[in-house]
Amino acid sequence: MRLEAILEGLERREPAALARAISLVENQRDGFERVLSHVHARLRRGGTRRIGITGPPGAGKSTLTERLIQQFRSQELRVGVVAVDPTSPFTGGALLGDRIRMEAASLDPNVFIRSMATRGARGGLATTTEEVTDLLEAFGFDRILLETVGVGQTELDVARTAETTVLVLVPESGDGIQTLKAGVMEIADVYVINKSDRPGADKLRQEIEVMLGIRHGNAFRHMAPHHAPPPRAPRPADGRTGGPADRGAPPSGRPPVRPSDVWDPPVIATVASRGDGVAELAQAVDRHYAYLEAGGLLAERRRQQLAQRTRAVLERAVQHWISEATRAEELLQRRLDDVADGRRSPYDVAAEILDQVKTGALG
Ligand SMILES: Nc1nc2c(ncn2[C@@H]2O[C@H](COP(=O)(O)OP(=O)(O)O)[C@@H](O)[C@H]2O)c(=O)[nH]1
Ligand SMILES: [Mg+2]
Repeated sequence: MRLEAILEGLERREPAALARAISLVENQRDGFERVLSHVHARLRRGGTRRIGITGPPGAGKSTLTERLIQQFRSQELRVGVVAVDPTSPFTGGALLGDRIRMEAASLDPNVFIRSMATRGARGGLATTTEEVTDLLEAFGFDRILLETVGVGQTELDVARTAETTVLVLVPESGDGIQTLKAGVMEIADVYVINKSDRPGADKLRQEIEVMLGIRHGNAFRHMAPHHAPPPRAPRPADGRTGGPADRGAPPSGRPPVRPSDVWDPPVIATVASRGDGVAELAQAVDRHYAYLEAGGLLAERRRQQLAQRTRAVLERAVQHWISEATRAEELLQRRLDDVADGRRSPYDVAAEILDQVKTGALG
């Protein structure tokens, strides 16, 4: 019954129904997959753009997010925001602060802001986040901003669910970009140097540009502004960073690559607290989307994401079934003494459990 009410509320685009649907999905309560399945048919396929904003804590992601909300609202776009914080639950100071600061924006009915705590996101945080953004997409938001705190693997996985990933760095990030893991640098489609009002912004820009140049096989391309950059090979189908084979001149035999085939990640200076550079950032994000669209990369990425989603949902269902519908846990408990005493290994016991699940002995 309650499920019906949520579905009807979503149909009527009631924010309260959206909030309830998100809680349902976030906590994987009974019926959440039905809601998602229902919503899936309403995804607008291309109408909504997801923008991931990632970077170290304190870089200014939330401030930038607020500014982007204003920017998109000035273009009459409806904006959904999901702030994912894997470390702090509801009481997290940063989260609370973000909420208060974003309150002004959230009084606008065309803006919806949701903080997602991540305790026990059983199905995997990236999947749950994607499911929550599906709800927002089906609800009709034109832009979805995904703020993820931190630069670890989890944040990368979350950021990858967006079409465009913005990496926010600041001049004072210590040893600069060297401190970031390779994967973090490579995931970004747009680089932002926030707090450009602080000293060191130029140095950081240089570091980023050298890094981007190395990636494209020409470390000094940005140092010669009066010469056209040499053509480079396209990145692979997902629009993200290629391996070394993609760099440099194409081998003979392949058609020459036009520079317009290549996404050259822009580096944009902002002062989020003043709103400087935010319009440029929004334009860069739009350009990246146009690039994905023109190259047919969006459709390909969407296929890959749907395959990945189906796998994740299947795995989640299998896990759930094993723990809820079989007596696997009971057998595990019975074997625990053997494992603790070293008579059997966890692998041995797991294999026995799996065997019995397969033959239906634990059903
Ligand atoms: N000087 C300066 N401070 C900024 C700028 N952008 C944000 N801040 C401040 O940096 C602090 C952290 O910002 P916040 O948006 O919460 O960072 P987040 O943790 O990345 O979301 C806040 O006190 C902001 O007011 C900027 O461009 N320049
Ligand atoms: Mg924040």
